[in-house]
Amino acid sequence: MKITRVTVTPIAFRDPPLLNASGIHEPYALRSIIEVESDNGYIGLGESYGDAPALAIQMAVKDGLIGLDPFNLNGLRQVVIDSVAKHRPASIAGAELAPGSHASKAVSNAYSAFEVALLDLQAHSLNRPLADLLGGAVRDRVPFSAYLFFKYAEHIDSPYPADAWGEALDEAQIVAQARTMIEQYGFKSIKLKAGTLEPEHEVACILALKKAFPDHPLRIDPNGNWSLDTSIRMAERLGDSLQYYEDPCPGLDGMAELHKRTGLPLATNMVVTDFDEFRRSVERNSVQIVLADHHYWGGLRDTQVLARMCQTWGLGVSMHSNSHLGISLMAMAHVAATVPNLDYACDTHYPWQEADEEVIKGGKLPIVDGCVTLNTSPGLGLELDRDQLGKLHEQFLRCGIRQRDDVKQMAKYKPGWTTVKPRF
Ligand code: GKR
Ligand code: MG
Repeated sequence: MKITRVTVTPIAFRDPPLLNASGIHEPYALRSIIEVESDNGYIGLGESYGDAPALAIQMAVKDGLIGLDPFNLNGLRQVVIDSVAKHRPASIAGAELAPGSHASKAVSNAYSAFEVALLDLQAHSLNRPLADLLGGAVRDRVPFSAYLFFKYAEHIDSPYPADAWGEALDEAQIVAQARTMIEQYGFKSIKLKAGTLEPEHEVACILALKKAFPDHPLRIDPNGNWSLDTSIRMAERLGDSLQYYEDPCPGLDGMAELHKRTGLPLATNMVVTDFDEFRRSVERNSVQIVLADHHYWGGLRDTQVLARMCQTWGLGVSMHSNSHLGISLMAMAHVAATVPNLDYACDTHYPWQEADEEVIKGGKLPIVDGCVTLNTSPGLGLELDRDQLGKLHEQFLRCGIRQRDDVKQMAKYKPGWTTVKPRF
């Protein structure tokens, strides 16, 4: 089997005004949709980062794949390494909230983008679900968590009508957001994105959630925007209300000290983002749970390696997310289904994406009882809706955003807004 066609299509879809440690989401999120076709007519799909530096590398890789056997993942890796050497991206400030733009992750990001498509293609040719190529699923339903955000009602430079979620800034609005999300999707765990309003207020929101949903495990994620002192102070207020405390303060040493002082289980997608940081974290006991993400951990197989390392070192494993569509959700579900020690519900931004902006046939994938059910059909079980792909590509061309910049976007609401780390 040989690869005969590779297409990388950048797309943009509507994204609500969600607040985070850097600032606020822009009106559109960027992704790339990858198609890899073989000489016997099978097509494998992938979804990855659509920021300019990531796209430049994906565009360079795609031409190098023509003629490659889709089972040759070592061959893919070499093409990626060669392409990155020619298109090495510059370091980008603020990239920790959009790891796809992080220069140090160029090889693992690009490899992952195409690895998923090649595995999907392999699985189609074998007439097996993709998870079978990863050793087989140990569960057929993968649990995800409600992912709450503080948010404004609409974008300042609103190019489209406001979303249906409305404003969420106080306790009652956050509880209402959780209620809507749980009613719609049946989530059994709740995560609150924090690091954006006063820490005391964000903790009050967690305590309000605890009262409203006493049986739902809770997490708060300030994205390293609280100092060590603030994180300790907030830990006292939080008491035992958390399942885990996600990236409250910056750095491996800060997290290690926080764990020593509070004993709370700490999770991260910021201080452990590659295998070298994993080693350094284990040396310091910085975190107890690693949030995997195949998009920057180097694909589905390396995510399994990470999970195995977590098991070896007695760490928990869960999953991180950025704004994404259904191909990513299904890829996340397939790899998560093969990880026996996936101890927590995974993160997903999927509920924040609009129903009319999915690129796969049949529209948005269902999340029922908080879970995504694996397909039994070949590969990821997905087919592209070409009209939708064309529509979202047009939107990419029109929207003018080429690189996520939540700081610049927040400066439109709050003139003079800059990055301060940690802000609280
Ligand atoms: O979408 O604003 C966001 C999140 O803050 C995202 O960028 C983070 O990478 O969800 C992520 C996280 O868990 O840190
Ligand atoms: Mg996080």
